[in-house]
Amino acid sequence: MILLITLASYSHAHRCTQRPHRSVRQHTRGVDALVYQIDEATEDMRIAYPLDLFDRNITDGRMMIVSFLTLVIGNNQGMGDIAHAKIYDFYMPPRAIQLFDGPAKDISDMWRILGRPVKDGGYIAGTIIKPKLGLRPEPFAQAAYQFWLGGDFIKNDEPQGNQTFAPMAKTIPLVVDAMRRAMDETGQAKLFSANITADDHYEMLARGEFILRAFGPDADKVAFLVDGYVGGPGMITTARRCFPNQYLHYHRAGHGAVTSPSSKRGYDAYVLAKMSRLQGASGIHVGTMGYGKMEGAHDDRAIAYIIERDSYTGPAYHQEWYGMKPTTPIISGGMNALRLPGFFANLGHGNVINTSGGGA
Ligand code: RUB
Repeated sequence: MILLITLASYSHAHRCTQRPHRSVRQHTRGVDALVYQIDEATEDMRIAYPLDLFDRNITDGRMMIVSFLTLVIGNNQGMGDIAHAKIYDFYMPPRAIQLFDGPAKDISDMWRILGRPVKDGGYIAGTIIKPKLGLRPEPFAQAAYQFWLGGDFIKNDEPQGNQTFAPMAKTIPLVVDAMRRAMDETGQAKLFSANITADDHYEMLARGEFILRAFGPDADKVAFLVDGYVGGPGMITTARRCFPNQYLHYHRAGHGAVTSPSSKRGYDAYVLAKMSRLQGASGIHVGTMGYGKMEGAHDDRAIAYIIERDSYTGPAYHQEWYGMKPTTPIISGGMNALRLPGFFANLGHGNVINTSGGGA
């Protein structure tokens, strides 16, 4: 069983194909990665990795994204020989799909809570309460209440959590009260995505448990937001495994450092989104495909399709997901009502969460 990755714009790739010394080969036989295609014209290099190379958990034998990344982009990204090497696609064989957690909850769970059809339940209208910095608990909750009179979903902003001017212990109970009042007034369910990001996984658990207790009987309406790029795979898996009943909202703040088209190394946003589904993100930000303020282009649709469909042919590989739950494309960044029709026409559907911060 092999796992394939494709790098664009390699440099000095021929060095990777040199045969190792014979005695080395004895040890590596069976686990050698193979450069199986080099196209000088397109600067495309493809490598096949035996699945046995990747580390497994001692607790349950499962695979982990941290090992995948350590092997495929580990030290090669810092080597003097490499001028330009960026992953733009990878393929996971059926056995690997079995060995990753995948999402526990998906957008159908949100549609069910909102009282909609669980298939094609449609657009989830969201916001981020702004300005995000310096906002005290009372005005935060008041703005949340006003948004929920019309909208469905509010997320904490990614740097927001337990700052001294808006401590979680004070803010969250006010948000619970705002949600209940909005639900009473509208007769509709409402959703809140609370940031539990922290370096320390015990801190993440403390935040998550506090939030679930505060929401009490409405805890099903809470998603957990995790800054998964800066926090890393361990943070996503902590949330996925410790809170499997909550929708896991992967915020990708910081990703542009490696995914930006201007970056000559790392991996692109398609690869980031695809990894997030394996890790178990219920939803991940996918950009705005040229309609909002972030980098992106109309043909970034693939970033959404690879995470929401059961099979999809990406830039290099066809991927079957064998029933692994989908990851919702979350649209955000300079969006507003005027930009949405063009966005939907380009994407081809409206089964997304949109969070318009300033635009709301
Ligand atoms: C949007 C916002 C989001 C970014 C993230 O605010 O703060 O966190 O869009 O970017 P606003 P991405 O709607 O005011 O622009 O979604 O591309 O990861």
